[in-house]
Amino acid sequence: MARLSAQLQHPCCVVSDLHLFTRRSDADQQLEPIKAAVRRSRTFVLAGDIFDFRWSRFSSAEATAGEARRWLEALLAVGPETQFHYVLGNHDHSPALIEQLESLAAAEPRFRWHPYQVRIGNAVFLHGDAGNPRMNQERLEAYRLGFAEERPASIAAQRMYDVAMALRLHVVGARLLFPERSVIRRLTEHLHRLGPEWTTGVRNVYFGHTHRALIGVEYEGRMFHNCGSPMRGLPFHILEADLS
Ligand SMILES: [Mn+2]
Repeated sequence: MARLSAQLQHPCCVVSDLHLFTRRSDADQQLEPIKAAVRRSRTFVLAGDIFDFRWSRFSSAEATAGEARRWLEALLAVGPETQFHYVLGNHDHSPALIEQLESLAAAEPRFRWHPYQVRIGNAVFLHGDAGNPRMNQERLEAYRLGFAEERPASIAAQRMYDVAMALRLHVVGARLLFPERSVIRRLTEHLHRLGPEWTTGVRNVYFGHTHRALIGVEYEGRMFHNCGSPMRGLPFHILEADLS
């Protein structure tokens, strides 16, 4: 009961991995449920790969970042009382987006952004790429830089990606690349390396990146949750976060 009342006092929803601006994302179909979640949330967390700079249908990172800014402003207008936290992922760790996020945060005190993770109450929100094999903070930064420096994918690469999606390689690939238990163990190790403020008292961890929906998997006394991704054929849930 204590947990339920805390949730009612501070409703918080989280989404990640919308991969907006790619042709392969079905996130537009989730827009109304996302808006409804914003309206009922006191805090709303966007946990990375909300926009996809590698596979964007816009011609440049600047154009994608401008569209991202407009999308975020529209979302902020949906919940005029809601606090927003934007945590970057690998596909949106773009200098052009960071520039827009900084300017949006300066203009709008309800909006904050974080390059790697944020703790709200006893919940930690992070994108989840720290759960890739053999990652530490230094390698994570190098991994992100690889995305930041990259130009939008070529038409040929986009076509190959379409073929892979048609063969559902993204579904099989997610299972092979990200065995649930290993990812959760690596994320736990990562949080321990970041310091006690990321583990002490933390009861719930919300992440994305693997595109595998998880609702409440326990590890070392913490519950891990992943909303999945609205990419073709993958399960996706808007999660209500427990901050207590
Ligand atoms: Mn990712």
